Amino acid sequence: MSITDILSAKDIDAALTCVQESFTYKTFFQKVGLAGKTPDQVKKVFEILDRDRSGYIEEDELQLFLQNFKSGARALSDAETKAFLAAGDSDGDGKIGVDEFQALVKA
Ligand SMILES: [Ca+2]
Repeated sequence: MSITDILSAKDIDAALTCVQESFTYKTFFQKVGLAGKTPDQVKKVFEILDRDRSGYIEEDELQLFLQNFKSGARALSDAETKAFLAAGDSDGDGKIGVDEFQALVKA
């Protein structure tokens, strides 16, 4: 499973351009087309982002999150990573589960 099986490379490029200066998850998820995907497709993307297959997206995975969409994409800054985590981590366990990710992409 590759991210481009679910999302178009064109949309990924457009989304990455939009967050080059500053990362906003809402803008990114909308531009990349995730906001309009089915729960099953969103789950497949979550599984790609969960690099160590722990069942959660942890802070270190979040920081390098853009590189799953395109190799060579920038890392998020510490501040961007913390803001992203805070937005998605509704149960406060310090990581993002699949249900939290589903809610975040539709936010
Ligand atoms: Ca993980």
